[in-house]
Amino acid sequence: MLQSPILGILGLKYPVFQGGMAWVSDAKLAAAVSNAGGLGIIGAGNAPGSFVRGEIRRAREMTDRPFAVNIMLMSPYAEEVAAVVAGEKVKIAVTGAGNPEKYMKMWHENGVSVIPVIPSAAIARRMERAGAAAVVAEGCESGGHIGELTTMALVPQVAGAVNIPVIAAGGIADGRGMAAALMLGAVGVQIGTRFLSAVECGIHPNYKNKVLNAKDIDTVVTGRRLGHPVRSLKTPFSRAYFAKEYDCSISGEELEALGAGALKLAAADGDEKNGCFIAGQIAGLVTKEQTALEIIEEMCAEAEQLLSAAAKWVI
Ligand code: TUI
Repeated sequence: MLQSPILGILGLKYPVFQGGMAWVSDAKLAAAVSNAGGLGIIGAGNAPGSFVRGEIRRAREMTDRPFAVNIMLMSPYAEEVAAVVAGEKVKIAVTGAGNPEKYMKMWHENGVSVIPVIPSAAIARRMERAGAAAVVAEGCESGGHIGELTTMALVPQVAGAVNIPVIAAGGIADGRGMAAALMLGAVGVQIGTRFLSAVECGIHPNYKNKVLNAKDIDTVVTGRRLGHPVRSLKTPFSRAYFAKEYDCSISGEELEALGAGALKLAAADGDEKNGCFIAGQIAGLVTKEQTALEIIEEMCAEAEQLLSAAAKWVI
């Protein structure tokens, strides 16, 4: 069995979080991951509070185990989603793409533990001071909105900087990555890209097929010029967007407008022309559709085997 302090803290069987992916991580996927013994996370993305409340209630009908909501802080609805999470007394709030400090008092008063996703040791320290229960240290191998540092460089520096548990994310999709993350000082992993292939993941088949067929070099980072870099699969849309960022005749506003709604177009409609198919650099390792339970158990069994055999490196 894999052992980790995060199991007792959050009431999990496996130290595996499922990434709270916008337009992807709905109640069904989160409940499947929680029922499998991991931490299922509903991704609020850019959805309004009423929608997120519905998803929280739907998840509660499908699982009795702990689950979380990911609040995407750049969303225009972040404030109302934060209030819904407090009102519904969700056990765990995971935050991304910003600083959650202004909501932390309200969450703590309602018994909500806060786990911010962070891109640097300085921000991790700040979150610890503000009362975070743990942090997710997410390297730039991951899909979606990313920071500067790789998982390999970020995780040990964050683990050395704080005394709260650190969960590693970015570039992890199997037991090898999981074992490596634990060696870097993490007590668990957050997995996004591999759960895109889960049977319980309701994204459009075009999206799933793109992930299953992706190679190691098939992602690109766009949005650097706008100050919010996003990693997604290379498609005619993302390549054209990337090129436009270097075209000074196109304004920032025009670039923003081009990207608006692109996540939904990919996840819900499989729109290969205008969709933004978010995935991490590890997509090349994701080659088969499995249930959430199979994904978690396979990954943890592999990590356990590797860690048990790790003494082979020492004489
Ligand atoms: O948030 C993510 N990944 C995401 S969010 C998303 S939806 C989106 N839509 C349009 C534009 C941009 C995003 C898709 N993928 N990951 C967690 C993450 N958090 N990555 C980086 C950060 C972060 C950055 C700065 C966390 C904290 C932070 O703090 C800055 C501050 O204000 O202190």
